[in-house]
Amino acid sequence: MKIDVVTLFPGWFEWFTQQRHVQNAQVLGHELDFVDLRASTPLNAGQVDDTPYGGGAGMVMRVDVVEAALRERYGTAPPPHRTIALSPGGRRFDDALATELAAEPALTLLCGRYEGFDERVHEHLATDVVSIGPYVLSGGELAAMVVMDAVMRKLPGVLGHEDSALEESFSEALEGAPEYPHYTRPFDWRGHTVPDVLLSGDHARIREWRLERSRERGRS
Ligand code: 6GU
Repeated sequence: MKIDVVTLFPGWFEWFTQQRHVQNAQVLGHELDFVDLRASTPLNAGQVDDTPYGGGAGMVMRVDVVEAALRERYGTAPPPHRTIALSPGGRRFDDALATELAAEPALTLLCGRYEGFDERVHEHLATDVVSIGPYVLSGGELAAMVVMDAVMRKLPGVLGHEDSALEESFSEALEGAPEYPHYTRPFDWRGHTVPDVLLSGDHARIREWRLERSRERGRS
């Protein structure tokens, strides 16, 4: 998979791209790239935003500036593949969307700043508008990292252990519920012991117990 991130702050991603699972993904042939929105602006002095029509506080990122960046990158705008605008007003990101995006051959993530994008970016340059939760971040960069992390760990071979991404919180295998509790040694920690069923060696019972705990957590 190829992921391009269009951002005013490519430096924010330096730490992210150094992390182990991100490096694993790149070794496996997945590509991550960052496009500096300011580098291709057709406006003077690196201008990328403007005051809102109708008045009000803050600045709005211009649609023609986003278009220019995409044209420079892909020769065409909108891009020829799934393009996600990150915006607090978008569709809530969840595990199902992460799974869906992980199946795409290419993704472009557009990171908003200031008051966000001109609405025509959402309407005409993006295929999806996505939010990671009901709170406002100072820009889409952290949201893009959240989306990339959740998507990339679903790519085969990116996690060390192949099954880790299958039966985990919110997955289909767990009926969309959070994951069951995990325990490891010591068996007895200050009088708090591990549930006996997990030491029974009875895999059918263990599976049943885990699914039941997962369902319980899903109800609360
Ligand atoms: Cl995608 N962007 C910003 N700026 N804030 C957010 C968000 C995105 N998702 C939740 N809050």
